[in-house]
Amino acid sequence: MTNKNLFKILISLAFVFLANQSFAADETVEMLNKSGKESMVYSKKIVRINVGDTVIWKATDKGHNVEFIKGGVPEGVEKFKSKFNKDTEYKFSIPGIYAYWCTPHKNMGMIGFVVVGNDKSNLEEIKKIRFAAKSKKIAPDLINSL
Ligand SMILES: [Cu+2]
Repeated sequence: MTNKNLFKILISLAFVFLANQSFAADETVEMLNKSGKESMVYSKKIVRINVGDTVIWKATDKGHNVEFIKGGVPEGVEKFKSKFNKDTEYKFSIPGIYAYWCTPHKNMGMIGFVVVGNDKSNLEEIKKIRFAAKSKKIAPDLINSL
């Protein structure tokens, strides 16, 4: 084998490696008391991942959790509610939109969305979620940008 061919093979391998990297896109979201001018927030309000990816929520500040909203997840997804003050994670194996909130701050704007596999087939159900107070104010813009 010539050096030139060997070089070509190495370059191709590097591309395959990089392409795979971008598909293994686990995401980390911090649970925060404050972020800029906002209080009680997830560091990322919308996360987009592929089927099979995991989202990790870090208990950077205490007193928060992650609770999937009833009717705000794709069909077949089980209830999920994490413990307070603890890092938590969830592996998303069913495509669709997942809406969640922090149980004690669900009316204070501490809501988030995960879009799995770019599947928005349950968007109409998401629009029917009854948010209250500050969450009701910020939800429409977030849902429109899903
Ligand atoms: Cu909270």
